[in-house]
Amino acid sequence: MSKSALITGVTGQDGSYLAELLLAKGYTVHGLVRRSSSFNTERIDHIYQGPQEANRSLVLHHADLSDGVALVNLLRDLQPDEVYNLGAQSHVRVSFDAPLYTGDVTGLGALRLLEAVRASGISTRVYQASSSEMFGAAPPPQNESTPFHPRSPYGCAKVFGYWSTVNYREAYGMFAVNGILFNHESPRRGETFVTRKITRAVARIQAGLQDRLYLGNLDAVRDWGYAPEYVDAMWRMLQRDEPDDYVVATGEPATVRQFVETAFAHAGLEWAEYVRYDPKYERPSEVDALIGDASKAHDLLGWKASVKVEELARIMVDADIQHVSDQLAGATVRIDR
Ligand code: NAP
Ligand code: F7E
Repeated sequence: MSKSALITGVTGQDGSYLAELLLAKGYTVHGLVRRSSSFNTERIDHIYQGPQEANRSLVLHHADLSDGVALVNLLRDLQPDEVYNLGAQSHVRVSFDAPLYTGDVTGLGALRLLEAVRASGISTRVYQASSSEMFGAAPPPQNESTPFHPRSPYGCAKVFGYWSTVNYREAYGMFAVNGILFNHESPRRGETFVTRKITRAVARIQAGLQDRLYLGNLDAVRDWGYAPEYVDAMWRMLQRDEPDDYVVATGEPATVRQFVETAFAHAGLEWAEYVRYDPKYERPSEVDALIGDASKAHDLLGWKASVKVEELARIMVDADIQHVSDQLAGATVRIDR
């Protein structure tokens, strides 16, 4: 019998890569999709299987992390072997504008899912997408023992999700794990996160479609990895004999300024000619430096990042240049751009 998994956030960056990974392993993948007035499945269109297809291995279901009853019904009906909770309002800056909504979906949503697993009486392994944003102001390097000091409503909501996951493990013996993932990016990264904002601007500037890139704090330090490698770490956590929590990171720091320099240089552009400061992109409280220590994931999961920040920037710039070129040629844009 092949395994089955439910992914919340299947339409997001990580959800799309995880769905590909699990399908390649022979899983039946169920994806939770929230209702939108426009199509929101672009990242998974290339693996989409229509309702009329026989023996589907990817099945999409409408539900929402704010609707606990829908989650119970879905879990009771599907009884998946594994649940990956990747759904979230995941933008840190936006979480200052919509703090209650972020708390509801990103924080309480995790608890609703755990409680739905318990209420439906099924035996399933649960992955919670925890985040390095929980460390916030705690000085680097950060590992599984570093105390949390979140600096945004998003970070606070993720801390709630983290401890809810630990609590359901301790209280009910649930196989529930936290992956504490540091920033990870790809050509499928949302266009308003800083890496993709930069690489998309590089491609558009090179094509003559844009002449300025407005950014906020260039001094922030992040530990940027490659998303397809990070979803593999998620899967590995759920294959262990015992549930536990793991940091997933490259261990290599870079400033936003360094990412800008690498991305522009790769396209043969001088960044200082195009980049301008706009305080609009500053946060009320910033996370200055996140650098992960993923020794535990390396030792126990056999996981290690191979793509580091400079290669990541080049992968993303190349993909965005191809994307712009396809758009200008009127071609259908491929998802693996
Ligand atoms: P993402 O691209 O922003 O995807 C978020 C997903 O959540 C999307 O599928 C989105 O649906 C869905 N979603 C939003 N609100 C929802 C709701 N009310 N009900 C159900 N689904 C909802 O995020 P990502 O980068 O793939 O990250 C995946 C998870 O890992 C998130 O929980 C994020 O917070 C966490 N995380 C990310 C990173 C990172 O660097 N990428 C690091 C640590 C942790 P739509 O497509 O309709 O918007
Ligand atoms: O910002 C600075 C900004 O929005 C990175 C999410 O996936 O990773 C992500 O959160 C840094 C910050 O990601 C702009 O101030 C400068 O210091 O790309 P970001 P994030 O806030 O680190 C964590 C691990 C998650 O869990 C989150 O879900 O870049 N920055 N100028 C800017 N950031 C943005 N977005 N836009 C700018 O113009």
